Amino acid sequence: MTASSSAWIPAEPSVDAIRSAWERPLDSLAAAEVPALIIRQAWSPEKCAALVRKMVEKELLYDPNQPIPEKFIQASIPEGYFREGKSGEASQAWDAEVIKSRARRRIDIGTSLGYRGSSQRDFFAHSEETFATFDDLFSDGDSPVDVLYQGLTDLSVDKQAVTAYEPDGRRYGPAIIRAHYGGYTYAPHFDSVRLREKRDDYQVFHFEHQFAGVLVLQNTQLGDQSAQCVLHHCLWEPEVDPWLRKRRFPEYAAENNISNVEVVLEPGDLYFFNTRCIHEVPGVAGDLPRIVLATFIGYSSDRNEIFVWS
Ligand SMILES: O=C(O)CCC(=O)C(=O)O
Ligand SMILES: [Fe+2]
Repeated sequence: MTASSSAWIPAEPSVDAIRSAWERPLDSLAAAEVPALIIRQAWSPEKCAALVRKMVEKELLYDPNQPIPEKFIQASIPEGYFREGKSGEASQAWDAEVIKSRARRRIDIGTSLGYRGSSQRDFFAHSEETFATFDDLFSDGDSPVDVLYQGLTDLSVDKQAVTAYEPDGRRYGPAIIRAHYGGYTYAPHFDSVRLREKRDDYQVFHFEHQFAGVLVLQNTQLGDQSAQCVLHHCLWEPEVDPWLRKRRFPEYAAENNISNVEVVLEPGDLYFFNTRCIHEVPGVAGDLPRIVLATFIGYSSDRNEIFVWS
């Protein structure tokens, strides 16, 4: 490691700068020696804005200034929702009242393993639909999904980022676009197909580490506040669970002197972080939804391929 490991601050703003600070950036991210790797302006803000307009035109998202079409009310994902393993039951990740609230809506364009993974047949069929949707959205050949995969490949030094697949060729969703309306909040949590969702019937289960790669397409603004991710210097362990479930992680963090960093991003910025680190995105109920292109990433230092899914 290098001298930069003394402070827990993100590495940025470019692949070259990150690679001169950290010899093997993804190994450092896996060890949580660095909280995040940020590639600033990986895609241009103009392209981000044009993509958002296109998604509204194609009725994949709704314009918050217009009445909400019924189909989006049906399709929205309640805050805090995830399913564990094969049960098909929605787990109560946090407060039931918040889950019932429909004002904070999330619209997904893409296939979520967390949401659909309890049926492999449905999940992989849905993934193929997502490939078709994305081919249509990015028919001009300029895709932020490619930008994300290329950034990850470059940061890996000697590996290749590929869409996750099963031995028989079935493909996972390549990425997901998520629009968060009305101050939708991710309370402190971690993500892991291995440690949390326990999906041992999927290939992505077998990677040692899980990261997220997120490219911001649009932010939400209320006064001088915008919605940004906060990463806590705390890798999940079972003892943290009760605090997460009771929504009392801030107390645990204070008692254990756990520091955190806010990752402040503009449209076009791309960041990668270790999803075993407790993280949150406090909602900001601005006029516009916060919209991101999001992925999960399976990484093992002894494997040549890096699996990307959503
Ligand atoms: O939107 C982000 O920046 C991260 C969201 C997140 O934590 C998640 O999707 O699990
Ligand atoms: Fe997360």
